[in-house]
Amino acid sequence: MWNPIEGAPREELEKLQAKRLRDTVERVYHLVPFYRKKFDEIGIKPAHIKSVGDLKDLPFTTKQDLRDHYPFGLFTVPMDQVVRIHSSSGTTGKPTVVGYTAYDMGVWKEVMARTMSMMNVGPGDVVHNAYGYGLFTGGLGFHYGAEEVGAAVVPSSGGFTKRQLLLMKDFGATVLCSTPSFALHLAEVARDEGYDLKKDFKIRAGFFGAEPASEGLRNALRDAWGLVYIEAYGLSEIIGPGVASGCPYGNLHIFEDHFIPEVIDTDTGEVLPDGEEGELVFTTVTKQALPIIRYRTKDITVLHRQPCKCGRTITIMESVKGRADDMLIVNGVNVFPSQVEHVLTKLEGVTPNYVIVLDKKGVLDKLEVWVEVDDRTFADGIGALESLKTKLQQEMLNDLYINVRVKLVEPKTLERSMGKAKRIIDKREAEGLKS
Ligand code: DLL
Repeated sequence: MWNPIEGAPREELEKLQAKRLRDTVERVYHLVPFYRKKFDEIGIKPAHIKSVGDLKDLPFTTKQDLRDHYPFGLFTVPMDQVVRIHSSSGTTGKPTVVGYTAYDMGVWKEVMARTMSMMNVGPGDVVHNAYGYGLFTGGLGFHYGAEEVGAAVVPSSGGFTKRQLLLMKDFGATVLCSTPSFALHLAEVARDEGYDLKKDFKIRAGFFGAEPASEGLRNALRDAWGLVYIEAYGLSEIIGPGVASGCPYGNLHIFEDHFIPEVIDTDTGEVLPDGEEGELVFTTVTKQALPIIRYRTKDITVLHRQPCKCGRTITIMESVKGRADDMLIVNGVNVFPSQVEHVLTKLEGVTPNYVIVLDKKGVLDKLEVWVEVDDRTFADGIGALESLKTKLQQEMLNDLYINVRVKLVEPKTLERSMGKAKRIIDKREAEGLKS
């Protein structure tokens, strides 16, 4: 363990969280007019907040609040103390902007070092970092983490797939950091280029995150590269990657001495008990430039508080099922893209490359899944394809309770992404048809 706090008794951890939470609440109340106004409106003074249990009395913060105070309106420090600015792409409207002091950069390095040490990454390791560098937090977050543990970092960023493979082989990369979809793309291109993935590469661990990945996709990556799959979770508003990290036992541990998690009912805002599914909310308790109170992530998950075989006592979150705003409602039935992916990857003959196309036929929603078959099934001809298609449609109906039209497409015809994969085409939206 990089930091023994990860395995500390819960009382010790909660004492530390409570102290840090009180400091953070004081800080935002006195330094950010937005928080002071919100607290005053509901009659809360910093002195009311004594323990982690009191968190539930504080108001939520949303992405819209960050946008409304674009760019630096929620910062608690003058700009001469800000040493880094990142921002999320934001497909609509203004981007969300986040800032870090030198102290915040130290926290970020520390949580990323904790992530890397889940697989004892350190001196002698060559970390091939294919997360995008730039305003996106993935590239630089992993870069600092790998440096902090003393590994050699190859800052390759996204794109240039063939060159990346050359570097991975020639530099002897032992660790791969990328989105799961890009890691799959790397494996595909490597095979096409005639590499023997297990012989030519020495990747022992992969740190994959920034988007959901089904067990099927994870297994495809384990099989292709022969690596241990470590999940990375985070979001720019909280710090970037480094909010939670998977351990070798497959549990995703939240670094809750810095980021206190809650799960709430998306509609009522009520805090849900451990074990129940809802929206993940975080309060940062050590951030200086942009502390954030009860930030609604829109990520849907479940929390568990029990010690893990790896020795950690910090809270475990289940892998994110999807985002509240990515949930598709198809003729009244709720479906997450990850559930579709799960069904696809259960069957032989298909690859985890797919897109979901939503359309409307009359008043009814129509959901179509385009999925690439593998080379073998494609070569097997029309009979095999027809039976695979029928099987897939049946499985979708059994698992998701909706009629899905499956369209099998040739291998390597769907667009590949160099970062986060785009899985949904919503034609209802484009034509103003969305209900
Ligand atoms: O994606 C930070 C990151 C970079 C995490 C690299 C892990 C690895 P944002 O661009 O702000 O930050 O996007 C945050 O991505 O709210 C989730 O919806 C999604 N996300 C991140 N990690 C996972 C994951 C980075 N492991 C948003 N599983 C989050 C599923 C994830 N979704």
